[in-house]
Amino acid sequence: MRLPITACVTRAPWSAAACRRFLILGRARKTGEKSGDKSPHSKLFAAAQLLAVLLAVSSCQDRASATAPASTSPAAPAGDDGSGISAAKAFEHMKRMVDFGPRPSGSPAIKKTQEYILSELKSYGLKITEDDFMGDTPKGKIPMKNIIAELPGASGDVVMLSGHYDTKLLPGFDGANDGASSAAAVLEMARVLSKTKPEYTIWFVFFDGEEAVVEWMGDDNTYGSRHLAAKLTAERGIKRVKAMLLVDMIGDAKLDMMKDADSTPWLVDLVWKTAQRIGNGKNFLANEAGYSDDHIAFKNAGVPVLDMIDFNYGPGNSYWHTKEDTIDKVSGESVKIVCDTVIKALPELFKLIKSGLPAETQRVPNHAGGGAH
Ligand code: 1BN
Ligand code: ZN
Repeated sequence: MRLPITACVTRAPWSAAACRRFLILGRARKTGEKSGDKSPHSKLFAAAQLLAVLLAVSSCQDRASATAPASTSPAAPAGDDGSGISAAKAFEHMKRMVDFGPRPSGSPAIKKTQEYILSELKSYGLKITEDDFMGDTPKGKIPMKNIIAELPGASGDVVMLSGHYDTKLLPGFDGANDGASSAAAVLEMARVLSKTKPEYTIWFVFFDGEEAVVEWMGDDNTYGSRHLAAKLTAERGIKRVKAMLLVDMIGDAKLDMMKDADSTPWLVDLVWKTAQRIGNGKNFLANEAGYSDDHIAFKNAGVPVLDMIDFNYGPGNSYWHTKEDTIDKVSGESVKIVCDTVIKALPELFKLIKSGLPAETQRVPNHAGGGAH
């Protein structure tokens, strides 16, 4: 059974953009000072200004990062540490995408979203593939585009970190959580991991056409993931894909994910145990439900899969696919919790891939736990 939602979290009115403007103003005033003035008074004044700017940075990071705490625990980092996943950047990605407007496949706003994702990925120095295709939908052919960014690893075998960036075709639907949060998470993981040389090649995949054009039935859903899985299978590239991790609707300020019964059990165990180990256990619930999503096509192609989805968005999931799915309901901290957990699970996943993956039905062997869980 799902846990009932007891509280609705409201957000501080600060925006990341407002914080940025404040910091730019602070910097402009500093550079406008006369040079060469070395009096004790001016040094004191400069020190006071520096302190004010530092305080502003820290305050803005806190407020822009999430607006409201998802759930904190002593073992989780209190804020952004500069080198890891940034809740503030995750929130900014979600805001930018929401500001483009409703982003169903083939819309002008999804084109802007694609340009945004592509320019971010380019700035991380990743090799990008645009996988263009036509989705055959109940409303006719619609142009769609998966975006794949590659981070080469020591091995050419691949771990996929994925999400979708399209939004449900509904008038006035912002898709802050359902759409923007998963794309924001994959972008943040790409930014952070692009500074590393992983043991395995990582593909950061942004699926188009996850949402039904009319109704989630038959083939009217998951156009992008079905297209990519079929293409990789035809090109015999699917064998390189050793695991596929999917994030969806993970921006909910009240983050509580159930285990997906359709995901590969040992992969679920691995990530859920990692969450426990790093202090994110309260966001990764012990109970199970089955979700149909972009992982299914890869599961059907023989790839171990994991869907991390919080299908409990608002009281009784009442914000899902409604106009309530707005920027004030999502949290950069929630995105960070999921990304941190995935990144911390990667070394163990690489170890398992190297030693031979567990059979589909097996649980993670105890020796693979890597310490206390
Ligand atoms: C997730 C977000 N999904 C659609 N938008 C897939 C899904 C459909 C998940 C039905 C659960 C139930
Ligand atoms: Zn949806």
